[in-house]
Amino acid sequence: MVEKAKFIWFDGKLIPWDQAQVHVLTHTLHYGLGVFEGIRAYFCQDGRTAIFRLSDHIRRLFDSAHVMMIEMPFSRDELEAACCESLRANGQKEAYIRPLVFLGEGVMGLNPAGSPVQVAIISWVWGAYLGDEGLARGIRVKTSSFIRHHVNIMMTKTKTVGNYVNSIMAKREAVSAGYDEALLLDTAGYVCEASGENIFIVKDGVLKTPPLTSILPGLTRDCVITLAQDLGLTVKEDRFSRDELYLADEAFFTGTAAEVTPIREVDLRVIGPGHPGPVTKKIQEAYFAVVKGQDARYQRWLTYL
Ligand code: PPE
Repeated sequence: MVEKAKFIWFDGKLIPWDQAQVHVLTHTLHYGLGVFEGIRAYFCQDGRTAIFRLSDHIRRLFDSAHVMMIEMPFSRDELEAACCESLRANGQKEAYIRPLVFLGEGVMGLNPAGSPVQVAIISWVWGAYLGDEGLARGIRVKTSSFIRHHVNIMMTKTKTVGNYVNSIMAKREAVSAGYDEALLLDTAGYVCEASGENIFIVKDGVLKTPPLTSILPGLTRDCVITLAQDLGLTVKEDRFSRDELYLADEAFFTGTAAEVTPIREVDLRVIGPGHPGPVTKKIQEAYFAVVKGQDARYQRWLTYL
């Protein structure tokens, strides 16, 4: 259960958590057309709180709305300020921030024209997405019987509410079979992304991650590519098959919620030595140093409260 905070930013102002309610005729509740983001804020060594890549997340929210033809009732600056306001009002030093844009009540049927566009920003404390042990020792992954979206069925570069039904089906299947996370293939059968994460493999010191064609352009993925290159490593954005994943020396997932989570097993095949390898550990360490403001080279990604 999400632990309640004091306030939720709703349509332009902070209101008490319990009052952030919607009507059952809310259009998004019926048909799934809405867009959202997931952002993390970290407590830094110097006592300040920094939001990681806030403006990039808000830009992606607007990109999602653009593709979905949802007219945003607020500006990017206003929503960036609202994210900061939510943390401050709730006294949160570290939190996960969830901006949600949805179509409110008034219209039913599949033409949402005239539906009011509503925006909520909720922040709550969210620990390690795949568990502290998963983050430290790696997780067990199952290739899903569900495939990821076809590029002309759902738009894959958006964080659209309805897209996540596919993720939920895959996640539940994997968890009920005793795994930690689901890996989804693309419509051509190549490795695509997880229910809520991008994927990287490492072979002979070289990193590989699927190209942006049919995945969510993850900001953690983008950050990891930069960090790896700055560490002198080669990163290839290229398709690969599931057997290439089975044969990798190392593999890991990236995501705002999942951060950098090592993968120790896929479909009952142990990956490399079965525990986080040297490249994964180096990337994970570099990532946490960046988000916590400990690396002067990447201050551009941080918005301090
Ligand atoms: N792929 C998908 C499908 C996805 O949902 C996410 C984020 C990513 C890749 C990684 O993107 P980024 O966060 O920009 O690195 N998933 C969010 C939702 C998690 C949830 O359960 O809710 C997240 O990590 O916030």
